[in-house]
This record gives sequence, C-alpha cells and structure tokens, in this order.
Amino acid sequence: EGAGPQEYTLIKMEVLQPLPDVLKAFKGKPVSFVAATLRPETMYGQTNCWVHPDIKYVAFETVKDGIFICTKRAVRNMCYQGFTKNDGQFDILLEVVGQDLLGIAVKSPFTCYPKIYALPMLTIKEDKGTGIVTSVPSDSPDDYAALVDLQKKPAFREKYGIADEMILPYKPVPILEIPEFGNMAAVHLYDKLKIQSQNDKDKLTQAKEMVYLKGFYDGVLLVGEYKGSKIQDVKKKVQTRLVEEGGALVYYE
Ligand code: A2H
Repeated sequence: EGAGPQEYTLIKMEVLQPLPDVLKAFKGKPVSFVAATLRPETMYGQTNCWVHPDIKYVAFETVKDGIFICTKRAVRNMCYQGFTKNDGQFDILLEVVGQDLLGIAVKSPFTCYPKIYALPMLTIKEDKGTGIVTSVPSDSPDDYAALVDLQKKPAFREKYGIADEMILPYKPVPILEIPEFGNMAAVHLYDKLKIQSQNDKDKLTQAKEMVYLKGFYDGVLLVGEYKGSKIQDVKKKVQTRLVEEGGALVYYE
C-alpha cells in the first residue's frame, strides 16, 4: 500500500477442546485461528470469526503460543517477526481450505460470548492480514452485512453446513457510542444506506469511511476497563492489555 508497514493487532482465537477431526494432529497443544484487526478496542463485541471457504490456510508452530492457523502469506511475514523458532523459517504442518474450518468453535479475548464460531465470509482477501477476520457486527459494516446474509438466508447457511445455533443467538453487542450513529454504528449505517448484502461494495465502502473517522475521534467505549473513555485515548491501551493478557500479539505487514 503506502509509506511503511501497517501495524495490526493479531487476535488469538483459540479452538475449543476437544479439537475437531481436521485438527486432531495437534492434540495436546493449543491451536488458534489468528485474525488481524485495526480495531482492538472493538474486541468486546466479537460475535464470530470469518474464514473464506475457498482460501487455503496453513498451520504452523509458534515459539510461545502453540499452533497458529492463517494464510501461508501471513506466515511468511510472521517468520521474520519472531513468531517462529528460527528467523525467516517455518514448517507447514497442515494445509486446509477454509471450508474445512467452518463451524469450528473458538474462544476469543474480551468478547461476552464464551464460544463463537468460524463462519463463511466471501469478501475476505487472500492478500491482506491473515485471511481470517474477527467479526464485530456492531461496528464493522462488512461484518454486520455478512452476518445478516447468514441470518436471513437459511439456504446460504445450509450450503456451508452452518447450524442455526452458530448464528441465531449472536446479536451485535453495543460496545461504543458514536455521536449521530448511536451505540451500533454499523447497524445504523446498514439501515440508513440500505445495504443489501456483503457484496454491496460501494455502499459498504461509504459506510466504512463514515464510521471510521467519526468513531476514532468521537467514539466512546461503553464497556470494559476503559469504559467512558474516548477511542483515540485508549486504542493503544486496549491493545497493550490484550497482549499482556495473552489474547493478542502485534503483527506487521
Ligand atoms: B477490522 P485494512 Cl469493528 N479481507 O477489524 C478482508 N478484510 C480484512 C482482512 C482480509 N483479509 N483482514 C482484515 N480485514 C478487516 C474489526 C473492524 C475492522 C471494525 C471496523 C472496521 C474494520 C472487526 N472486523 O476494518 O485494509 C479487519 O476488520 C475496516 C477496514 O488493512 C481489519 O480491521 O485497512 C481491517 O479489515 C483491515 O483493513
């Protein structure tokens, strides 16, 4: 993209035990899906995790955090950032397509839902972040649009073998207040701009721009340790907390 490397918060979403068959080889080790986000302060509102059914993902062993699952492209970056035992080197332990990861249950830091599921998102890009995205439908228009697609289209759920209980109980959580947009900015803009689906590209871009700047400068946290603080004052502190508590790492690309 532009000038220098982009810093992301890498959220560790740990696969719940017992491990599903596709990950059985890693019995006894922690296995995590890892998602790159620019919005660590929104992790209180995670309702699920997104994977692309057709993208290839790999598993590799980290120095301190067990097994990570993400795209091979992301591992190539991570191996130069101290994630692997030998700098610049990694071994691929497993290769799967996203389809094989759908419906897997994980636990993720800071969210009020103790168990969330890996669900399909068709707009994930292979060449950004880890290819896995954490979903915060209250504040991300893309996430809300993709969740509504699944919630209102049983045929779409069936196509990917997603059970109702992986989706229907998961409501967006009010986690930050943005003047004019309320406490569920993404839901507000989805309705206001009459967004139709996760493929409604132009409107989603518009919604993202609107929510982004305003959220950063005027958004106030409604939950957690920094409740009542402005996002711009605590974004970095929330990231530090996530890292200290072992729920996240810092990742650059
Ligand atoms: B964000 P940038 Cl609440 N494909 O995290 C598509 N989208 C991806 C991705 C990929 N491979 N990797 C990361 N992302 C998403 C939270 C969030 C995000 C909120 C609001 C806006 C938002 C929860 N999802 O992003 O191109 C991730 O979603 C708006 C763009 O590097 C990540 O942060 O700027 C963001 O896009 C990174 O996008």
